[in-house]
Amino acid sequence: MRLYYSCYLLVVLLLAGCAEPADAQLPADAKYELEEAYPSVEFNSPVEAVWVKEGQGRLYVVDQEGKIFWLPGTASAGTKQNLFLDISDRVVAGGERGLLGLTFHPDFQNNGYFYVNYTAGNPLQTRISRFKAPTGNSGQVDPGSETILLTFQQPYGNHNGGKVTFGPDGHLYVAVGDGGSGGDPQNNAQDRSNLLGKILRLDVNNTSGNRTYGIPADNPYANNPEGFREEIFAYGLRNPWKISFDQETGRLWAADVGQNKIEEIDIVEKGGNYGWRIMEGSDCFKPSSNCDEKNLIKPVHEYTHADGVSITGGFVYRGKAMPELQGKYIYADYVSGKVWALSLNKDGTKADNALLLTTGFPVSAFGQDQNNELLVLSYGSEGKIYRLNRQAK
Ligand SMILES: [Ca+2]
Ligand SMILES: [Ca+2]
Repeated sequence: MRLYYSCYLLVVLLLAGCAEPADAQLPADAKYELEEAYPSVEFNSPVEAVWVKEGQGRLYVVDQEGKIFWLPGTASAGTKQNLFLDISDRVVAGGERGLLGLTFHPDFQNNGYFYVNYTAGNPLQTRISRFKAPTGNSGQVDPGSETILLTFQQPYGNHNGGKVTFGPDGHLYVAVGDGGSGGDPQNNAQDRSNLLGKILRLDVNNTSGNRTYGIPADNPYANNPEGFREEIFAYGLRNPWKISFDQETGRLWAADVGQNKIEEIDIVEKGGNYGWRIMEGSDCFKPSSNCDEKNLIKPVHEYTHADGVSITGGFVYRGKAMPELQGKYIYADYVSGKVWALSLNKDGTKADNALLLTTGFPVSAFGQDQNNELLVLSYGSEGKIYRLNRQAK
């Protein structure tokens, strides 16, 4: 098998002029499976798993109700989760609400800062907050160490986006849904005077004016005279349920949940308009025909509700165990449980989309472990963390 692989890769490399085999098809006989990464550990509703390389390394897992736990890098039979932070007193959870996002400052080891995205109540709102972990990697985080960076109201309970992640530029990116209901009744995603239906970019290492964060100087609407929110990086999104950076190319990927028909994947460019609610995927939505597609960026890939109902974004695979997946974007559908690998051509157009497996449980999120192998989170009654593997022959 290894020989077959080497030859396969060699041929592809030769054909591609020794470039990355981005447009390689998967071997026809490749089969994939999930193995339990932590067999003795279960969560209520896991929605995030983030690896941090500090000391021995830890995997941090977010439970939607408002708790963060950590796990050691390698599981043994008796491995249990350890409570890291409990803010369930201030999180409003249920449905698409809750503690939804977690990311660590690039200098976390020195400053102890990490960032969360959660919904709170009275009135319903999204908060982007910073917490500070105690030094020396010991004990739990004081819930009183919270600094709220950004708050904005949520007109409806659904479509809260939730992901926060640092880009290669050191700035914090935030995925925000259109506010909710159905069909974006307030037309928020196209309205650049508010933060809903957007990807935001904040400079958390500086402040500007009365903000507790800075606006990166090259944000598309920095110092704009039109009254657009300066935090906006891209707009026209419905409910981006997971965004991620490819750690090799720096490309920003977003999975945007569709309305009635089409789930989509976008490559996010600064200042880009991704179409919602004018379009759902590459179809007109409002108006339902002859919509003005000018300046709208189409998905790099989309699928209809024949294959799933709600997309869950993942990561571009940068592990070593499955070289045939190198450079491919791995993602899933929350409802159908299908897990796919999407590859692009060098010009950024779609090359291939291959079904890897069907999980049999709702996939709420992906994570990357210490070796950049992919973790798959099961939501609901199971609440387990799996690792994606290629089946041995
Ligand atoms: Ca909402
Ligand atoms: Ca779109």
